[in-house]
Amino acid sequence: MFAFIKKGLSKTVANIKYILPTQVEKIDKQTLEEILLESDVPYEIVEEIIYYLPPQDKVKKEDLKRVMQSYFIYKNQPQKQETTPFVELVIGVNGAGKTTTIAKLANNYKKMGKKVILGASDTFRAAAIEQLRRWADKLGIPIVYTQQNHDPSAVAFDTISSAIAKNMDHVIIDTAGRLHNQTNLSNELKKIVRICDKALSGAPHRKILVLDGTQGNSAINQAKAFNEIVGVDAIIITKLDGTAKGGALFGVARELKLPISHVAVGESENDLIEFDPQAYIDTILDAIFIPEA
Ligand SMILES: Nc1nc2c(ncn2[C@@H]2O[C@H](COP(=O)(O)OP(=O)(O)OP(=O)(O)O)[C@@H](O)[C@H]2O)c(=O)[nH]1
Ligand SMILES: [Mg+2]
Repeated sequence: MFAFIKKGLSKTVANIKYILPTQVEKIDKQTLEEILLESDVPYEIVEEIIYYLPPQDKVKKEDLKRVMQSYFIYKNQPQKQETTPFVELVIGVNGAGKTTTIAKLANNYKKMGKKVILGASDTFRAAAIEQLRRWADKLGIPIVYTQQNHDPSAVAFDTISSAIAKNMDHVIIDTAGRLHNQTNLSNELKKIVRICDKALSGAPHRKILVLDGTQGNSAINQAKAFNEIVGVDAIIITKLDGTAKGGALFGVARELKLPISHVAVGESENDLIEFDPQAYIDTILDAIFIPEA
């Protein structure tokens, strides 16, 4: 687990080591500021972290740890196990990593012994349906799909109905990240949510927003927009392996007041890990400070 987040943050850590070649016992505030900004921690949060540290110029590990921890207070809602099937709707801009993340989530559930079904509600592109079908095939998981340009809400409805009939534990529904325009996308997402609730009252139980970690802080604005359209329950950050902007998670956690449920650290089905703020913070701190004896 700890090794996994280390892999995901390897570029962020390499970047820290570039600014601070050797670990220190205490770090001066100016260097700390530089490290945080370079890691894409938002400017206001960097200023705030510095403000909440003790007044001395040299910062101790335990003080920095305490301040950093205060940014990750939003806990994942425990999944209501009594709700079966548990329906998850995956949303996000095009290319964020939705479809790949769905495969990873499904794989995680399958490994837990759960029965999963996928719904290919990104009917905007034929390739999107194909991509999810290939994953379903590879993982040996059932999928409901239609032809390109068919109503995505109908696919969602059919997937949930099928899940109920087949006693599935989990339903994961893919959506399009891009339509002809923003209003279309917004209306379509709202409709999918309404139709899910028609198929099974209370569904979708979790709306997961997928954000591309390489986009750093600009992901925050996307998140705000999606939150306004349909409301977001949890966030998954992808491509953490490909970026030195690992610090952006501070901004996301803080601005949205939403839990980060998982982070993705690669393209294979096993590259999705539950987000552990403690391991995340420790990985950053270990790059800065000399390990305690
Ligand atoms: N390195 C890396 N690549 C990833 C990760 N997650 C997704 N990708 C890659 O990012 C690209 C886009 O991922 P998709 O899952 O197709 O993204 P999407 O949001 O479904 O995109 P649209 O369907 O176009 O909206 C693919 O090439 C993925 O393999 C990750 O955690 N790490
Ligand atoms: Mg997709």
